Amino acid sequence: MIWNKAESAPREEIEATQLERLRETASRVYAISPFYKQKFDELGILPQDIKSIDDIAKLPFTKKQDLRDHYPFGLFCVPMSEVVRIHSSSGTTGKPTVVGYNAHDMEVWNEVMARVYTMAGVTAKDVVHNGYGYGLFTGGLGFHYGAEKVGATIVPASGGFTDRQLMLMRDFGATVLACTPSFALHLAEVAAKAGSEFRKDYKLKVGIFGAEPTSKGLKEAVAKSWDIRYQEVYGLSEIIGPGVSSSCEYSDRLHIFEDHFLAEIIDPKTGEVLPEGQRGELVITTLTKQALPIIRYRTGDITSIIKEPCKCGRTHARMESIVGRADDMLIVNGVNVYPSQVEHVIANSEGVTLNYQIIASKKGHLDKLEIMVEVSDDVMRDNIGELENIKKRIQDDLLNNLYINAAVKLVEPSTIERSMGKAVRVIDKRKEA
Ligand code: DLL
Repeated sequence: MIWNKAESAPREEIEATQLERLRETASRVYAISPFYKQKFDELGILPQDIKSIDDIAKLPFTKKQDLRDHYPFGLFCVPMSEVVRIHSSSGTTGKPTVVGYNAHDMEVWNEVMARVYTMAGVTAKDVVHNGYGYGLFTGGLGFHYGAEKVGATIVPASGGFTDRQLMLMRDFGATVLACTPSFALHLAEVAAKAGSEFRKDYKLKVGIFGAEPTSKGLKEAVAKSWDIRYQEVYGLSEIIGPGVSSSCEYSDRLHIFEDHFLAEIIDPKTGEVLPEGQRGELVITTLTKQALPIIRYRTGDITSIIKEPCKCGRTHARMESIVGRADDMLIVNGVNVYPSQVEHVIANSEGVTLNYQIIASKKGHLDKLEIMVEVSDDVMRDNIGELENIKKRIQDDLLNNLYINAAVKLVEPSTIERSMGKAVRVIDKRKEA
């Protein structure tokens, strides 16, 4: 089943729509946003210079830092009275990335999420258990309203509380599970320990998973343990939230909703556009967003795109499941965090030095973050109470500012290995697993 016929339009029609919308978007940002006007002017390009889709390569890139520099609403292109929703992702103290939507943008978001659900075979008869976090994170509410749009019953469970989630899934007869892949596996493990008979106790038939890098092995384990079809969804707050692309029943590549998002693959080092099929950094331009239109957003995500038609009948190009990131952003249980943000917290903490190391590993199926920090020489190291206070303060700051639950381990001065070249700040043991 296909939600909207735009998803199976002939390629020429898709590309004609993209060109028209790209020109409109470029004209709007040039006229309204001083940030984009300046960027276009610096490159000597005008919106009317866009004659074909390939001319997009002449436009400037937008980076996460640009959103931070214009915190909170500096890149919005509609008056605040028109903005109906704000979301944001974690950031250093006081500087998260903020995104906004007007009523039209909400319709676009619900539309693309309805497509995702339809790809998963979800209809009004289904019960969707939504374990994505509700709040500033786009996962919870993005999945919520998309489910309402297809008429399914949504259970807004949000994250955490494993036992209660399992009880709700069982008692309410959830047929669809939406959450991060690592949480899905954790739920399965706890259910198995409690002696559940999956087919008898649960009615799940499909799971819609995304928001974090996931190995093929983990995907297979989730599908197998719950005995469900694994559908993958990709997205990011800066573009819309979940619902930029999704896999269908025939392919584990993800159809990009090309009538709303124009995707390119570039060489992350040179910025050069790469040919179809080649791996590089995904860059996305929004084609229909009004409150926060974005030109050539550098997602940092590494993938490839092919345009070849798919057996499902959709003609939208397909991206490969994300293979990695071009920058050092870590994703810990779905929360994005840059090592520099952790460093910022440590730099503002008393009693410790900037000799630290971030260790990411797996505990069961969930991510675990440990931060080793050397105490300063002047800290009384036999004063257990003082050490506990320092540790607790850093942990609280990390939770309050970056939304991450990390275990801080204070170590003696000079114990963290010094590097001759670049400091090794992050040890990601999850990659070895
Ligand atoms: O994670 C939106 C989302 C919510 C997607 C629920 C899917 C499901 P952000 O918090 O802004 O938005 O994080 C965006 O998460 O740049 C990727 O690095 C990563 N990411 C998202 N989906 C996937 C995926 C949401 N399917 C960042 N595979 C993106 C790998 C993903 N990484």
